[in-house]
Amino acid sequence: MLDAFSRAVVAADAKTGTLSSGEISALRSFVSEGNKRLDAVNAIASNASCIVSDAIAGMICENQGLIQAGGNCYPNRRMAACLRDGEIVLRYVTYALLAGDASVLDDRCLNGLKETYAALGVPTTSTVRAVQIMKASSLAHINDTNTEANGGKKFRKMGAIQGDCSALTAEAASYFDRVIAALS
Ligand SMILES: CCC1=C(C)/C(=C/C2=NC(=C\c3[nH]c(/C=C4\NC(=O)[C@H](C)[C@H]4CC)c(C)c3CCC(=O)O)/C(CCC(=O)O)=C2C)NC1=O
Repeated sequence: MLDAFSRAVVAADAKTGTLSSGEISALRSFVSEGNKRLDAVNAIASNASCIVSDAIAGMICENQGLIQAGGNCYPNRRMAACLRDGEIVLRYVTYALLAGDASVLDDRCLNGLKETYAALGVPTTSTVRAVQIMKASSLAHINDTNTEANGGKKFRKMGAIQGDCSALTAEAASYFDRVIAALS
């Protein structure tokens, strides 16, 4: 498992070179923007159960066959496995966002998942839909752009200091896209 620092070291070692000034300045901004990153991780982690249950409920709402006999969220044992998988995926996305590197997500969560799902008959399009909803919801929490209309009684603003989160948002989005690509 790598993070932004060990990734830079591995890349330099592969070239048998020292860290370039470009690599050093990228790491400098990783440090100086660190609090923002922690806020973004916290925005997802502290709303995880809400993000996951909303995504799985949305996925089922759009495809109710999933909870009927023969559907992959039927019976409750499978429903529970699906909710658990949503939590697992979201948790690994937060690890990747914290580390600034996708390797933990790739190696410990996504490696072999497509094959496992194929063997178990877990439908890809539905899983992808749930990940898309988790992505939209997580990015809204990072940017505090979630609305009462969508949040209902559980509406919660993180209230972080407003600033430019575009790079972190794009990075977080890329980890969700990575999950989708690995399953598709
Ligand atoms: C650390 C990383 C890690 C991952 C990612 C993981 C996933 C994972 N999900 C599984 C099952 C499952 N996953 C689902 C998920 C779903 N069904 C649906 O219809 C939805 C589309 C979807 C939820 C979004 C279901 C229903 C099962 C049980 C399938 C079965 O037993 O028939 C299984 C088989 C073993 C088990 O049931 O526990 C694994 C290994 N396990 C891990 O240790």
